Amino acid sequence: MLVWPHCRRRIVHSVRTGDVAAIVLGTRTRSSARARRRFISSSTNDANNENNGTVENKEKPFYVTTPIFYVNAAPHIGHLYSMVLADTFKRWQQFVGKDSFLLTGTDEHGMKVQQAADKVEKPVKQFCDETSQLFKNLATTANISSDKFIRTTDEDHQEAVHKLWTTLLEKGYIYKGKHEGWYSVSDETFYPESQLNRVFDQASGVTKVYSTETGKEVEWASEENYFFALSRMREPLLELYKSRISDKFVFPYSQFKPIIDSVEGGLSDLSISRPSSRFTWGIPVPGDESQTIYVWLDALANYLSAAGYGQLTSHEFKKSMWPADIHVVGKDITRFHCIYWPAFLLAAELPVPKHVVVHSHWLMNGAKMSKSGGNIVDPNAVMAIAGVDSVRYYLLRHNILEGDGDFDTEKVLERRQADLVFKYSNLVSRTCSKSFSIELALSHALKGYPVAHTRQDKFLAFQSDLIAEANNLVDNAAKHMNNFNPTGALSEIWGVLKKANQYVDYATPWNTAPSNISPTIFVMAEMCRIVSIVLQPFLPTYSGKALDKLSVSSDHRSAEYAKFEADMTYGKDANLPNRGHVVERSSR
Ligand code: ME8
Repeated sequence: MLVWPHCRRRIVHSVRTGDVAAIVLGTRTRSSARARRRFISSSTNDANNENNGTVENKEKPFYVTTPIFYVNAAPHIGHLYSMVLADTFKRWQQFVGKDSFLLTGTDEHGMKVQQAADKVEKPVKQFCDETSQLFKNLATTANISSDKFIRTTDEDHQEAVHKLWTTLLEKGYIYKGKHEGWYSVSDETFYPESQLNRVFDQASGVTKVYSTETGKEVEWASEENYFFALSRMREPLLELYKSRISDKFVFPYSQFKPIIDSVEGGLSDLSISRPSSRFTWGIPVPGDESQTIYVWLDALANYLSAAGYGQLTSHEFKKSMWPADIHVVGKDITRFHCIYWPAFLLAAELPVPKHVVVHSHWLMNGAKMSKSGGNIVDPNAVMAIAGVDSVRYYLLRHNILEGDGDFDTEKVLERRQADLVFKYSNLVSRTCSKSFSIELALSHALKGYPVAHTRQDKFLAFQSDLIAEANNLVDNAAKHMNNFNPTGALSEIWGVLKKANQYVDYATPWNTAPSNISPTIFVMAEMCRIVSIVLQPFLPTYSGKALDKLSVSSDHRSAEYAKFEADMTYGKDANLPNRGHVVERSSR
């Protein structure tokens, strides 16, 4: 008798003849209430749902954020990537049973936005409303399960910024002084001499000055500003970095190291306001309308606003979802998130985020895709051609945490065909073929219906390996997700899919007598079910379609059901003809 080690039910099998003699029902215990709590909806899309992010007497939700995007131009693939990555982190946490919260939104103040509105001759607020809506629409289309879409022009955000300012002032970290330096309007930041590059322009006879980091032109600015005493934060920051290196405060380490080096090299105080005479499109300094708050202090505070900082008492805020568990950011804004942001928080005596996950850039034809560079891919156009989850798959299948990646729409379609259509959708379609019956296979398994079935030991060993891999899938994927690596998790999933397809080729169920077919169909159905459950955080639509097709009940889709025989209640109508494919074949 061969007992499948991972199963409570057993297939009784004669070693001598290699026959699977019967499928015997074992006992099963399950907390369906827990499972229900952990259910992740396949079609969650709450981009329009608002929530003030506070939690009463509950475990703090896992709080994930994207950068808030400038509204100076329409979104591109780079923005979508940050959203998809953050969404996958959030959905994964939900999947493993944690309450989670995802914040995205738009950064609307500052010179850059004011100038963009002026250029198209629109009132700046109207311009912001229109472009912000494009980002909101993108989140909706891409199935980003955001719980709040914040805008820095929101009133409650302004209150949070004022509160942060006042706190820093009261604690003695803000002072007024004169500021002179090289300022980039495009980057909304001053650059030190060491980060500048001078280029003589023959035609005009003028020497222009550029930031070496971003290549953007800078201009000399001299003005009265408020300053944040960043230089005083060097030691606390280094202490923080040291204590949190192994906790991956900044991930990957290749992004953390330059930050540590930079802070070790010393910090200058930071100008955190601009004269309102120069621009007014921002939040005024509390008590001094002649100054407007620097856009980065305003923007970074969005993460606090969404957790209720401006609205709650300090006591209440301590019970809020703050601190953020993961800030997802691009490598262009690490300085702001890994130096300025923790410095503001430490100075205000607020907890710092747990992780800043930094990704590299999507390139187009070798150059960073950027609004100002004009070399962008429109995410809506690609999603319209390939489908939302095919684009999500392409983005997540490429690990660009360590290095830049070239975006190629043709490759999105190639991956879709090779991995999603041929390996995933085909497996589900074959299993749901009208020639088979999953429902019958399950009922045979449940009733211990004897199935005379000749199989080689080699085949049965292959089958056991496949089942073992499927049973380990959540744990194996979790190892990667704990390392912020959806690419690795997807590789694990596709490893099981590859083996499941080999299993079908090996088993040739279409050449097997219907009376002998149940054990094979049962294993195939279980592979489709388990893989689809684990795929939910990554590809919510395709996996949802597959689970619907298999008639898996909506409260049997959480991580604990991703085990062989963990659900024996599905399969009804799964083999009716013409129920469509999980991923339709592309016409291109
Ligand atoms: O910096 N590849 O906004 P932003 C990958 N408002 N990701 C990219 C990308 C690319 N080519 N281009 C942009 C800002 N991104 C500030 C943020 S947060 C408090 C304030 C993504 O509209 C990436 O996440 O310029 C990058 O950090 C962000 O968009 C910059 O967006």
